[in-house]
Amino acid sequence: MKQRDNGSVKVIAPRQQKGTGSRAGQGTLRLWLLGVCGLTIIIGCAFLAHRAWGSSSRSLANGPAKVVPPTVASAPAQVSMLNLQFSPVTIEVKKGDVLEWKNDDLVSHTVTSAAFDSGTIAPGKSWRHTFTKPGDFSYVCTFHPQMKGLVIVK
Ligand SMILES: [Cu+2]
Repeated sequence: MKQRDNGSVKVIAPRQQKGTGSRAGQGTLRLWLLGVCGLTIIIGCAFLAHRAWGSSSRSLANGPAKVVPPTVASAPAQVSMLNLQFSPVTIEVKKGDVLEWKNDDLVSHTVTSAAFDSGTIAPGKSWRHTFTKPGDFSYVCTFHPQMKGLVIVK
């Protein structure tokens, strides 16, 4: 399309000055050249920006990759406290595991047994305990004695 337009401009051209055509033709050609130049600059910038972004993101990805340790392994098993219930009610862990109780309720709770006692856990707070001995540990919330749970340590 563009080449054909250019061709038609050239066809008109010989009547007036060399090659560039009438004033109207010159104007159109200038606009057209301006458009092409603008487009070239925009595409060029986009291309350079893309390359720069690509290389910088690549170097960013390469940089910290050497140092970042796996964080998933350290996340403890979790028991939620919600609607005056422990969830799950019964949970099984391995000897040496850390268990975390998270108070997702609007009131305070405790995690209390003969072997451990969290004290008051305010709403939004959590408490962790490491189980070093195998056995079954039943526990309650001292504020709500109907709230019961069981930890089985293998
Ligand atoms: Cu409670």
